[in-house]
Amino acid sequence: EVRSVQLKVTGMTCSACSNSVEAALTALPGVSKATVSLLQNVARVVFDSSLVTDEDIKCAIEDAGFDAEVLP
Ligand code: 9UX
Repeated sequence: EVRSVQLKVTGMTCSACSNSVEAALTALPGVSKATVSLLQNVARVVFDSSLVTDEDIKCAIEDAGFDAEVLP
């Protein structure tokens, strides 16, 4: 099933930060689209829930060096 999720991302201070988060998310199997707003501190991710979970997405952002929380 294709789903989308938004996460609050903290710790990004420049556009290279948000680009690296976008790259980390896009590299995840099952992620078809990832956009990150540096100004809004939000990542929007479209993904196939049979391949990747919200938690995997959150962990990928944290592995890239930032904090993330799934938004309701
Ligand atoms: Mo530029 Mo963003 O050094 O950490 S990549 S501030």
